[in-house]
Amino acid sequence: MSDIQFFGHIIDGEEVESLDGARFDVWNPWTQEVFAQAAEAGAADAARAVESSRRAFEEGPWPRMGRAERAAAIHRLADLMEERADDLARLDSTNMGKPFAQAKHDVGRSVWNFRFFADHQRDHVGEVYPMDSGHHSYSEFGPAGVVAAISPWNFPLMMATWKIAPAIAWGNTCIIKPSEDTPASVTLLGRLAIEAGFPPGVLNVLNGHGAPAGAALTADERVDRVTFTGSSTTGKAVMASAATHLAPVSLELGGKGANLVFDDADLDNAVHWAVEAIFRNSGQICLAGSRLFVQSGVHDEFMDRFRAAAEALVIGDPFDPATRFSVLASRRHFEKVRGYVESVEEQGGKVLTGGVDEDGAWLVRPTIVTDLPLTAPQYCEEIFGPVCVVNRFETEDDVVALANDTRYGLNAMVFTENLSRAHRVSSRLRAGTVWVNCFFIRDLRTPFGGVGDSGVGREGGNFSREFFTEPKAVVMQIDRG
Ligand code: TXE
Repeated sequence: MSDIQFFGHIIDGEEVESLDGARFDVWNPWTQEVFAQAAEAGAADAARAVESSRRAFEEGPWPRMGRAERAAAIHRLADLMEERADDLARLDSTNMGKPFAQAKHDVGRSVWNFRFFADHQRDHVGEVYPMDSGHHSYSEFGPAGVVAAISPWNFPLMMATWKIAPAIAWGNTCIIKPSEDTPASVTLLGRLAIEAGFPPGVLNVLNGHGAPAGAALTADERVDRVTFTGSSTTGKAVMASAATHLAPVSLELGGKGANLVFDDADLDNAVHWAVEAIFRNSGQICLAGSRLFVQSGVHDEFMDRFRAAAEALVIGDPFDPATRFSVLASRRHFEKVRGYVESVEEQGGKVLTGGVDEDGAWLVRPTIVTDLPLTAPQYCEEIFGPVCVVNRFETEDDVVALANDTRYGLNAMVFTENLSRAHRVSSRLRAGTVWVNCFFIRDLRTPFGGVGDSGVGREGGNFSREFFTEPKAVVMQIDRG
Protein backbone atom coordinates (compact mmCIF):
# COMPACT_ATOMS: atom_id res chain seq x y z
CA MET A 1 0.00 0.00 0.00
CA SER A 2 3.05 2.28 0.04
CA ASP A 3 2.51 3.92 -3.37
CA ILE A 4 -1.19 4.43 -2.75
CA GLN A 5 -2.58 7.91 -3.46
CA PHE A 6 -3.35 10.22 -0.57
CA PHE A 7 -6.00 12.92 -0.40
CA GLY A 8 -5.35 15.35 2.41
CA HIS A 9 -7.42 18.26 3.62
CA ILE A 10 -6.90 21.53 1.81
CA ILE A 11 -6.76 24.10 4.60
CA ASP A 12 -5.42 27.62 4.37
CA GLY A 13 -3.76 27.09 1.01
CA GLU A 14 -1.98 23.87 1.91
CA GLU A 15 -2.68 20.16 1.68
CA VAL A 16 -2.42 18.76 5.18
CA GLU A 17 -2.90 15.63 7.25
CA SER A 18 -5.37 15.54 10.11
CA LEU A 19 -3.99 16.88 13.37
CA ASP A 20 -3.91 13.36 14.80
CA GLY A 21 -2.75 11.78 11.51
CA ALA A 22 -5.98 9.75 11.11
CA ARG A 23 -6.83 8.43 7.63
CA PHE A 24 -9.55 6.34 6.03
CA ASP A 25 -9.57 4.01 3.02
CA VAL A 26 -10.96 5.13 -0.32
CA TRP A 27 -12.46 2.42 -2.51
CA ASN A 28 -12.74 1.63 -6.18
CA PRO A 29 -16.12 -0.12 -6.42
CA TRP A 30 -15.38 -1.73 -9.81
CA THR A 31 -12.22 -3.51 -8.64
CA GLN A 32 -13.42 -3.66 -5.02
CA GLU A 33 -9.99 -2.47 -3.95
CA VAL A 34 -8.71 0.38 -1.83
CA PHE A 35 -6.99 2.74 -4.25
CA ALA A 36 -6.27 5.66 -1.95
CA GLN A 37 -6.44 7.00 1.56
CA ALA A 38 -7.84 10.29 2.73
CA ALA A 39 -7.31 12.37 5.81
CA GLU A 40 -10.00 11.69 8.38
CA ALA A 41 -11.10 14.94 10.00
CA GLY A 42 -11.95 15.16 13.65
CA ALA A 43 -13.67 18.07 15.33
CA ALA A 44 -10.34 19.87 15.76
CA ASP A 45 -9.66 19.70 12.00
CA ALA A 46 -13.12 21.06 11.27
CA ALA A 47 -12.46 23.91 13.70
CA ARG A 48 -9.13 24.61 11.99
CA ALA A 49 -10.86 24.77 8.58
CA VAL A 50 -13.56 27.11 9.88
CA GLU A 51 -10.99 29.33 11.55
CA SER A 52 -9.07 29.63 8.28
CA SER A 53 -12.19 30.47 6.25
CA ARG A 54 -13.35 32.92 8.92
CA ARG A 55 -10.00 34.69 8.80
CA ALA A 56 -10.09 34.76 4.99
CA PHE A 57 -13.52 36.32 5.19
CA GLU A 58 -12.75 38.89 7.89
CA GLU A 59 -9.27 39.91 6.80
CA GLY A 60 -8.53 38.49 3.37
CA PRO A 61 -8.94 40.11 -0.04
CA TRP A 62 -11.65 37.80 -1.41
CA PRO A 63 -14.86 39.48 -0.13
CA ARG A 64 -13.35 42.92 -0.78
CA MET A 65 -12.01 42.50 -4.28
CA GLY A 66 -13.77 43.86 -7.34
CA ARG A 67 -16.30 41.66 -9.02
CA ALA A 68 -14.28 41.45 -12.20
CA GLU A 69 -11.17 40.37 -10.34
CA ARG A 70 -13.08 37.69 -8.46
CA ALA A 71 -14.67 36.49 -11.67
CA ALA A 72 -11.24 36.29 -13.32
CA ALA A 73 -9.91 34.15 -10.46
CA ILE A 74 -12.86 31.78 -10.76
CA HIS A 75 -12.47 31.54 -14.53
CA ARG A 76 -8.80 30.72 -13.95
CA LEU A 77 -9.88 27.78 -11.79
CA ALA A 78 -12.35 26.73 -14.52
CA ASP A 79 -9.51 26.85 -17.09
CA LEU A 80 -7.37 24.59 -14.91
CA MET A 81 -10.30 22.19 -14.51
CA GLU A 82 -10.62 22.01 -18.29
CA GLU A 83 -6.90 21.30 -18.60
CA ARG A 84 -7.20 18.54 -16.00
CA ALA A 85 -10.63 17.28 -17.13
CA ASP A 86 -9.41 13.75 -17.77
CA ASP A 87 -7.81 13.54 -14.34
CA LEU A 88 -10.91 14.85 -12.59
CA ALA A 89 -13.15 12.45 -14.52
CA ARG A 90 -10.79 9.55 -13.92
CA LEU A 91 -10.98 10.13 -10.18
CA ASP A 92 -14.79 10.15 -10.17
CA SER A 93 -14.96 7.01 -12.33
CA THR A 94 -12.40 5.22 -10.19
CA ASN A 95 -13.96 6.34 -6.94
CA MET A 96 -17.63 5.60 -7.64
CA GLY A 97 -17.83 3.45 -10.77
CA LYS A 98 -19.38 6.01 -13.10
CA PRO A 99 -18.69 5.38 -16.82
CA PHE A 100 -15.80 7.61 -17.84
CA ALA A 101 -17.76 9.37 -20.61
CA GLN A 102 -20.42 10.35 -18.06
CA ALA A 103 -17.75 11.53 -15.63
CA LYS A 104 -16.29 13.71 -18.41
CA HIS A 105 -19.74 15.16 -18.97
CA ASP A 106 -19.98 15.91 -15.24
CA VAL A 107 -16.64 17.76 -15.36
CA GLY A 108 -18.03 19.93 -18.16
CA ARG A 109 -21.08 20.74 -16.04
CA SER A 110 -18.83 21.49 -13.06
CA VAL A 111 -16.73 23.91 -15.09
CA TRP A 112 -19.93 25.59 -16.23
CA ASN A 113 -21.07 25.97 -12.60
CA PHE A 114 -17.98 28.12 -11.98
CA ARG A 115 -18.16 30.10 -15.20
CA PHE A 116 -21.89 30.75 -14.81
CA PHE A 117 -21.71 32.08 -11.25
CA ALA A 118 -18.50 34.03 -11.88
CA ASP A 119 -20.40 36.00 -14.53
CA HIS A 120 -23.74 36.01 -12.76
CA GLN A 121 -22.39 37.91 -9.74
CA ARG A 122 -21.09 40.60 -12.12
CA ASP A 123 -24.37 40.95 -13.99
CA HIS A 124 -26.84 40.81 -11.08
CA VAL A 125 -25.32 43.32 -8.73
CA GLY A 126 -28.54 44.76 -7.32
CA GLU A 127 -31.73 46.66 -8.11
CA VAL A 128 -32.52 50.38 -7.98
CA TYR A 129 -36.00 51.82 -7.30
CA PRO A 130 -36.67 55.55 -7.66
CA MET A 131 -39.61 56.10 -5.24
CA ASP A 132 -42.61 58.42 -5.68
CA SER A 133 -41.95 59.81 -2.19
CA GLY A 134 -38.75 61.44 -3.41
CA HIS A 135 -36.48 58.73 -2.16
CA HIS A 136 -34.24 56.42 -3.97
CA SER A 137 -33.82 52.87 -2.74
CA TYR A 138 -31.49 50.20 -3.85
CA SER A 139 -30.54 46.69 -2.89
CA GLU A 140 -27.07 45.44 -2.22
CA PHE A 141 -26.03 41.80 -2.10
CA GLY A 142 -23.04 41.50 0.19
CA PRO A 143 -21.50 38.14 1.03
CA ALA A 144 -22.99 36.22 3.95
CA GLY A 145 -19.69 35.02 5.45
CA VAL A 146 -18.42 31.46 5.86
CA VAL A 147 -20.32 28.74 3.98
CA ALA A 148 -20.23 25.09 5.00
CA ALA A 149 -21.06 22.89 2.02
CA ILE A 150 -21.68 19.18 2.45
CA SER A 151 -21.95 17.09 -0.67
CA PRO A 152 -22.83 13.51 -1.62
CA TRP A 153 -21.08 10.74 -3.58
CA ASN A 154 -23.31 10.28 -6.62
CA PHE A 155 -21.94 13.27 -8.57
CA PRO A 156 -18.87 13.95 -6.44
CA LEU A 157 -17.44 16.86 -8.41
CA MET A 158 -20.62 18.26 -9.90
CA MET A 159 -22.62 18.49 -6.67
CA ALA A 160 -19.69 20.00 -4.80
CA THR A 161 -19.14 22.68 -7.46
CA TRP A 162 -22.85 23.46 -7.57
CA LYS A 163 -22.41 24.66 -3.99
CA ILE A 164 -18.88 26.04 -4.05
CA ALA A 165 -19.34 28.13 -7.20
CA PRO A 166 -22.16 30.45 -6.07
CA ALA A 167 -20.76 30.59 -2.54
CA ILE A 168 -17.35 31.92 -3.56
CA ALA A 169 -18.63 33.93 -6.53
CA TRP A 170 -20.72 36.03 -4.16
CA GLY A 171 -17.65 36.77 -2.03
CA ASN A 172 -18.03 34.17 0.69
CA THR A 173 -15.37 31.79 1.84
CA CYS A 174 -16.24 28.11 1.77
CA ILE A 175 -15.46 24.81 3.40
CA ILE A 176 -16.55 21.81 1.36
CA LYS A 177 -16.88 18.42 2.96
CA PRO A 178 -17.24 15.80 0.25
CA SER A 179 -18.79 12.44 1.04
CA GLU A 180 -16.45 10.04 2.78
CA ASP A 181 -17.13 7.65 -0.11
CA THR A 182 -15.75 10.06 -2.74
CA PRO A 183 -13.08 12.46 -1.51
CA ALA A 184 -10.83 12.21 -4.59
CA SER A 185 -12.02 14.66 -7.25
CA VAL A 186 -12.94 17.41 -4.79
CA THR A 187 -9.49 17.23 -3.23
CA LEU A 188 -7.95 17.66 -6.68
CA LEU A 189 -10.26 20.64 -7.15
CA GLY A 190 -8.87 22.11 -3.92
CA ARG A 191 -5.34 21.63 -5.24
CA LEU A 192 -6.31 23.41 -8.45
CA ALA A 193 -7.72 26.32 -6.45
CA ILE A 194 -4.28 26.76 -4.87
CA GLU A 195 -2.70 26.62 -8.33
CA ALA A 196 -5.22 29.20 -9.57
CA GLY A 197 -3.95 31.57 -6.88
CA PHE A 198 -6.99 31.60 -4.60
CA PRO A 199 -6.17 33.34 -1.32
CA PRO A 200 -5.76 30.86 1.57
CA GLY A 201 -9.04 29.88 3.22
CA VAL A 202 -11.33 30.88 0.34
CA LEU A 203 -11.85 27.22 -0.54
CA ASN A 204 -11.01 24.68 2.13
CA VAL A 205 -11.64 20.97 1.60
CA LEU A 206 -12.31 18.93 4.71
CA ASN A 207 -12.26 15.17 4.24
CA GLY A 208 -14.00 12.89 6.67
CA HIS A 209 -17.24 11.31 7.77
CA GLY A 210 -20.62 12.87 8.47
CA ALA A 211 -19.83 12.58 12.13
CA PRO A 212 -17.67 14.04 13.46
CA ALA A 213 -16.51 16.16 10.48
CA GLY A 214 -19.79 17.27 8.86
CA ALA A 215 -21.58 17.61 12.17
CA ALA A 216 -18.77 19.80 13.55
CA LEU A 217 -19.11 22.16 10.59
CA THR A 218 -22.88 22.57 10.82
CA ALA A 219 -22.72 23.17 14.59
CA ASP A 220 -19.96 25.77 14.41
CA GLU A 221 -21.38 29.19 15.17
CA ARG A 222 -18.72 30.85 13.00
CA VAL A 223 -20.47 29.29 9.98
CA ASP A 224 -23.05 31.61 8.37
CA ARG A 225 -24.66 29.33 5.76
CA VAL A 226 -25.07 25.59 5.40
CA THR A 227 -25.77 24.04 2.02
CA PHE A 228 -26.32 20.29 1.99
CA THR A 229 -27.20 17.55 -0.49
CA GLY A 230 -27.88 14.09 0.82
CA SER A 231 -30.54 11.95 2.46
CA SER A 232 -33.70 13.40 3.95
CA THR A 233 -32.84 11.94 7.36
CA THR A 234 -29.40 13.56 7.47
CA GLY A 235 -30.90 16.77 6.09
CA LYS A 236 -33.13 17.05 9.14
CA ALA A 237 -30.13 16.60 11.45
CA VAL A 238 -28.20 19.23 9.51
CA MET A 239 -31.09 21.68 9.76
CA ALA A 240 -31.46 21.09 13.51
CA SER A 241 -27.75 21.61 14.05
CA ALA A 242 -27.61 24.81 11.99
CA ALA A 243 -30.68 26.09 13.85
CA THR A 244 -28.73 26.16 17.11
CA HIS A 245 -26.87 29.21 15.78
CA LEU A 246 -29.57 30.36 13.32
CA ALA A 247 -27.57 29.65 10.19
CA PRO A 248 -29.86 29.50 7.15
CA VAL A 249 -29.83 26.15 5.38
CA SER A 250 -30.38 25.06 1.82
CA LEU A 251 -31.21 21.37 1.62
CA GLU A 252 -31.43 19.26 -1.50
CA LEU A 253 -32.62 15.85 -0.39
CA GLY A 254 -34.02 12.64 -1.77
CA GLY A 255 -36.54 12.08 -4.53
CA LYS A 256 -38.96 9.60 -6.03
CA GLY A 257 -39.47 11.18 -9.43
CA ALA A 258 -42.63 10.41 -11.38
CA ASN A 259 -42.32 9.87 -15.11
CA LEU A 260 -45.64 10.22 -16.97
CA VAL A 261 -45.97 8.79 -20.47
CA PHE A 262 -49.24 9.68 -22.17
CA ASP A 263 -50.85 7.89 -25.13
CA ASP A 264 -49.87 10.73 -27.45
CA ALA A 265 -46.18 10.72 -26.50
CA ASP A 266 -43.42 10.43 -29.07
CA LEU A 267 -42.44 6.93 -27.99
CA ASP A 268 -38.88 7.00 -29.35
CA ASN A 269 -38.22 10.08 -27.27
CA ALA A 270 -40.09 8.80 -24.22
CA VAL A 271 -38.24 5.48 -24.20
CA HIS A 272 -34.88 7.19 -24.62
CA TRP A 273 -35.47 9.52 -21.68
CA ALA A 274 -37.15 6.90 -19.49
CA VAL A 275 -33.95 4.84 -19.78
CA GLU A 276 -31.74 7.84 -19.04
CA ALA A 277 -33.94 8.91 -16.14
CA ILE A 278 -33.61 5.68 -14.20
CA PHE A 279 -30.47 3.96 -15.46
CA ARG A 280 -27.99 6.81 -15.95
CA ASN A 281 -25.41 6.77 -13.16
CA SER A 282 -26.89 3.37 -12.22
CA GLY A 283 -29.96 5.16 -10.91
CA GLN A 284 -27.94 6.97 -8.24
CA ILE A 285 -29.60 10.28 -8.98
CA CYS A 286 -31.95 12.16 -6.69
CA LEU A 287 -33.83 13.17 -9.88
CA ALA A 288 -34.28 9.59 -11.08
CA GLY A 289 -37.54 8.69 -12.80
CA SER A 290 -38.06 5.81 -10.40
CA ARG A 291 -41.88 5.74 -10.64
CA LEU A 292 -42.97 5.32 -14.24
CA PHE A 293 -46.63 5.71 -15.18
CA VAL A 294 -47.70 4.64 -18.67
CA GLN A 295 -51.14 5.31 -20.14
CA SER A 296 -53.13 2.24 -21.21
CA GLY A 297 -53.21 2.95 -24.94
CA VAL A 298 -49.42 2.73 -25.32
CA HIS A 299 -48.61 0.65 -22.28
CA ASP A 300 -47.77 -2.65 -23.96
CA GLU A 301 -45.80 -1.18 -26.84
CA PHE A 302 -43.93 1.20 -24.55
CA MET A 303 -43.05 -1.58 -22.11
CA ASP A 304 -41.69 -3.83 -24.85
CA ARG A 305 -39.47 -1.06 -26.09
CA PHE A 306 -38.44 0.16 -22.65
CA ARG A 307 -37.49 -3.34 -21.59
CA ALA A 308 -35.50 -3.95 -24.79
CA ALA A 309 -33.64 -0.65 -24.34
CA ALA A 310 -32.85 -1.48 -20.70
CA GLU A 311 -31.53 -4.90 -21.66
CA ALA A 312 -29.41 -3.39 -24.44
CA LEU A 313 -27.40 -1.15 -22.08
CA VAL A 314 -23.78 -2.27 -22.17
CA ILE A 315 -22.71 -3.14 -18.63
CA GLY A 316 -19.05 -3.19 -17.72
CA ASP A 317 -15.81 -1.54 -16.68
CA PRO A 318 -16.31 2.23 -16.24
CA PHE A 319 -13.18 2.80 -18.34
CA ASP A 320 -14.32 0.71 -21.32
CA PRO A 321 -15.62 3.26 -23.85
CA ALA A 322 -18.53 0.94 -24.74
CA THR A 323 -19.83 0.89 -21.15
CA ARG A 324 -23.10 2.69 -20.48
CA PHE A 325 -23.89 1.20 -17.09
CA SER A 326 -21.73 -0.01 -14.22
CA VAL A 327 -21.56 -0.94 -10.57
CA LEU A 328 -23.03 0.85 -7.57
CA ALA A 329 -20.80 3.27 -5.71
CA SER A 330 -20.02 1.25 -2.58
CA ARG A 331 -20.64 -2.04 -0.87
CA ARG A 332 -22.89 -0.31 1.65
CA HIS A 333 -25.02 1.16 -1.10
CA PHE A 334 -25.10 -2.11 -3.05
CA GLU A 335 -26.44 -3.87 0.04
CA LYS A 336 -29.18 -1.26 0.38
CA VAL A 337 -30.32 -1.59 -3.25
CA ARG A 338 -30.00 -5.36 -3.18
CA GLY A 339 -32.39 -5.48 -0.22
CA TYR A 340 -35.09 -3.68 -2.20
CA VAL A 341 -34.65 -5.83 -5.33
CA GLU A 342 -34.60 -9.15 -3.53
CA SER A 343 -37.83 -8.39 -1.67
CA VAL A 344 -39.91 -7.39 -4.72
CA GLU A 345 -41.69 -10.72 -4.95
CA GLU A 346 -42.50 -10.96 -1.27
CA GLN A 347 -44.13 -7.52 -1.66
CA GLY A 348 -46.31 -8.92 -4.46
CA GLY A 349 -44.36 -7.46 -7.40
CA LYS A 350 -42.69 -8.97 -10.45
CA VAL A 351 -39.17 -8.33 -11.75
CA LEU A 352 -39.72 -7.95 -15.48
CA THR A 353 -36.01 -7.69 -16.20
CA GLY A 354 -32.78 -7.10 -14.29
CA GLY A 355 -31.93 -8.13 -10.75
CA VAL A 356 -28.85 -8.54 -8.63
CA ASP A 357 -25.65 -9.76 -10.26
CA GLU A 358 -24.62 -13.13 -8.86
CA ASP A 359 -20.91 -12.87 -9.63
CA GLY A 360 -19.90 -10.87 -6.58
CA ALA A 361 -19.75 -7.47 -8.30
CA TRP A 362 -21.55 -4.61 -6.54
CA LEU A 363 -23.90 -4.66 -9.48
CA VAL A 364 -27.67 -4.44 -9.84
CA ARG A 365 -28.67 -4.76 -13.49
CA PRO A 366 -31.17 -2.32 -15.03
CA THR A 367 -34.28 -3.52 -13.25
CA ILE A 368 -37.95 -3.01 -14.16
CA VAL A 369 -40.60 -3.94 -11.62
CA THR A 370 -44.36 -4.25 -12.16
CA ASP A 371 -47.45 -5.23 -10.18
CA LEU A 372 -46.31 -3.76 -6.88
CA PRO A 373 -48.93 -2.46 -4.46
CA LEU A 374 -48.74 1.30 -3.96
CA THR A 375 -47.78 0.74 -0.32
CA ALA A 376 -44.66 -1.32 -1.11
CA PRO A 377 -41.35 0.18 0.11
CA GLN A 378 -39.96 -0.12 -3.43
CA TYR A 379 -42.74 2.18 -4.64
CA CYS A 380 -42.67 4.65 -1.73
CA GLU A 381 -39.02 4.94 -0.68
CA GLU A 382 -35.97 6.29 -2.43
CA ILE A 383 -33.97 3.26 -3.59
CA PHE A 384 -31.32 5.38 -5.31
CA GLY A 385 -30.50 2.57 -7.70
CA PRO A 386 -31.42 1.24 -11.15
CA VAL A 387 -34.88 0.08 -10.17
CA CYS A 388 -37.91 1.38 -12.04
CA VAL A 389 -41.38 0.66 -10.68
CA VAL A 390 -44.02 0.80 -13.43
CA ASN A 391 -47.77 1.38 -13.20
CA ARG A 392 -50.46 1.70 -15.86
CA PHE A 393 -52.92 4.61 -15.76
CA GLU A 394 -56.14 5.60 -17.53
CA THR A 395 -56.77 9.35 -17.12
CA GLU A 396 -54.85 12.57 -16.59
CA ASP A 397 -56.55 13.12 -13.24
CA ASP A 398 -55.58 9.65 -12.08
CA VAL A 399 -51.93 10.04 -12.97
CA VAL A 400 -51.58 13.50 -11.44
CA ALA A 401 -53.01 12.12 -8.19
CA LEU A 402 -50.65 9.14 -8.31
CA ALA A 403 -47.61 11.28 -9.11
CA ASN A 404 -48.36 13.70 -6.27
CA ASP A 405 -48.99 10.96 -3.74
CA THR A 406 -45.49 10.94 -2.28
CA ARG A 407 -43.66 12.66 0.55
CA TYR A 408 -41.01 13.69 -1.96
CA GLY A 409 -41.33 16.36 -4.64
CA LEU A 410 -38.07 17.01 -6.39
CA ASN A 411 -38.97 16.50 -10.02
CA ALA A 412 -41.26 14.87 -12.56
CA MET A 413 -41.24 14.17 -16.29
CA VAL A 414 -44.15 14.46 -18.71
CA PHE A 415 -44.16 12.91 -22.18
CA THR A 416 -46.95 14.15 -24.43
CA GLU A 417 -47.25 15.86 -27.81
CA ASN A 418 -50.34 17.77 -26.62
CA LEU A 419 -49.23 21.30 -25.77
CA SER A 420 -52.16 22.14 -23.51
CA ARG A 421 -51.78 18.92 -21.56
CA ALA A 422 -48.05 19.56 -21.16
CA HIS A 423 -48.70 22.93 -19.51
CA ARG A 424 -51.72 21.79 -17.53
CA VAL A 425 -50.05 18.72 -16.05
CA SER A 426 -46.76 20.52 -15.35
CA SER A 427 -48.66 23.09 -13.39
CA ARG A 428 -50.54 20.47 -11.35
CA LEU A 429 -47.48 18.42 -10.38
CA ARG A 430 -46.08 19.03 -6.91
CA ALA A 431 -42.39 19.14 -7.75
CA GLY A 432 -39.47 21.56 -7.89
CA THR A 433 -38.68 20.78 -11.54
CA VAL A 434 -40.85 19.37 -14.32
CA TRP A 435 -39.21 18.20 -17.53
CA VAL A 436 -41.48 17.98 -20.57
CA ASN A 437 -40.30 15.56 -23.27
CA CYS A 438 -36.79 15.57 -21.81
CA PHE A 439 -34.81 14.99 -18.63
CA PHE A 440 -31.74 16.35 -16.79
CA ILE A 441 -31.44 19.51 -18.91
CA ARG A 442 -30.60 22.46 -16.67
CA ASP A 443 -30.59 26.19 -17.10
CA LEU A 444 -28.58 27.51 -14.16
CA ARG A 445 -30.73 30.63 -13.99
CA THR A 446 -33.82 28.68 -12.93
CA PRO A 447 -34.73 27.53 -9.41
CA PHE A 448 -33.54 24.09 -8.36
CA GLY A 449 -34.80 22.33 -5.26
CA GLY A 450 -37.62 20.27 -3.90
CA VAL A 451 -40.94 20.13 -2.10
CA GLY A 452 -41.67 18.17 1.11
CA ASP A 453 -38.99 15.63 2.04
CA SER A 454 -37.03 16.62 -1.06
CA GLY A 455 -35.68 19.72 0.55
CA VAL A 456 -35.80 23.28 1.74
CA GLY A 457 -35.01 26.29 -0.42
CA ARG A 458 -33.96 26.76 -4.01
CA GLU A 459 -30.59 27.38 -5.62
CA GLY A 460 -29.72 28.61 -9.12
CA GLY A 461 -29.31 32.12 -10.55
CA ASN A 462 -30.85 34.74 -8.30
CA PHE A 463 -32.08 32.04 -5.92
CA SER A 464 -28.45 31.27 -5.13
CA ARG A 465 -27.79 34.98 -4.77
CA GLU A 466 -30.54 35.25 -2.12
CA PHE A 467 -29.12 32.35 -0.17
CA PHE A 468 -25.43 33.12 -0.33
CA THR A 469 -25.69 36.85 0.41
CA GLU A 470 -27.13 39.17 3.05
CA PRO A 471 -29.41 41.33 0.93
CA LYS A 472 -29.52 44.89 2.19
CA ALA A 473 -31.84 47.81 1.39
CA VAL A 474 -30.40 51.32 1.29
CA VAL A 475 -33.01 54.10 1.23
CA MET A 476 -31.84 57.61 0.49
CA GLN A 477 -33.75 60.88 0.50
CA ILE A 478 -32.97 62.75 -2.70
CA ASP A 479 -35.73 65.37 -2.88
CA ARG A 480 -36.53 67.75 -0.04
CA GLY A 481 -38.78 69.90 -2.24
O1 TXE B 1 -26.32 10.00 2.76
P1 TXE B 1 -25.99 11.11 3.86
P2 TXE B 1 -25.65 8.60 2.46
C1 TXE B 1 -29.86 9.29 -0.28
C2 TXE B 1 -29.89 7.96 -1.03
C3 TXE B 1 -28.86 7.15 -0.29
C4 TXE B 1 -29.09 7.62 1.13
C5 TXE B 1 -27.94 7.40 2.07
O2 TXE B 1 -31.17 7.38 -0.88
O3 TXE B 1 -29.05 5.76 -0.42
O4 TXE B 1 -29.33 9.00 1.00
O5 TXE B 1 -26.73 7.94 1.51
C6 TXE B 1 -22.68 13.92 5.27
N1 TXE B 1 -23.87 16.23 9.71
N2 TXE B 1 -29.00 10.25 -0.94
O6 TXE B 1 -25.54 7.81 3.72
O7 TXE B 1 -25.76 10.48 5.18
C7 TXE B 1 -21.97 12.74 4.66
O8 TXE B 1 -20.66 12.64 5.18
C8 TXE B 1 -23.32 16.74 8.60
C9 TXE B 1 -29.66 11.16 -1.83
O9 TXE B 1 -24.40 8.81 1.69
O10 TXE B 1 -27.08 12.09 3.76
C10 TXE B 1 -22.03 13.09 3.18
O11 TXE B 1 -21.03 14.06 2.88
N3 TXE B 1 -23.06 16.00 7.50
C11 TXE B 1 -28.77 12.26 -2.24
C12 TXE B 1 -23.41 13.74 3.05
O12 TXE B 1 -23.76 14.14 4.36
C13 TXE B 1 -23.38 14.70 7.52
C14 TXE B 1 -27.34 12.00 -2.42
C15 TXE B 1 -24.49 12.83 2.53
O13 TXE B 1 -24.60 11.73 3.36
C16 TXE B 1 -23.95 14.10 8.68
C17 TXE B 1 -26.82 11.06 -1.44
C18 TXE B 1 -24.19 14.93 9.80
N4 TXE B 1 -24.76 14.47 10.92
C19 TXE B 1 -27.65 10.21 -0.78
N5 TXE B 1 -24.15 12.79 8.40
C20 TXE B 1 -29.30 13.24 -3.23
N6 TXE B 1 -30.22 14.09 -2.78
O14 TXE B 1 -28.84 13.32 -4.35
C21 TXE B 1 -23.72 12.56 7.15
N7 TXE B 1 -23.24 13.71 6.61
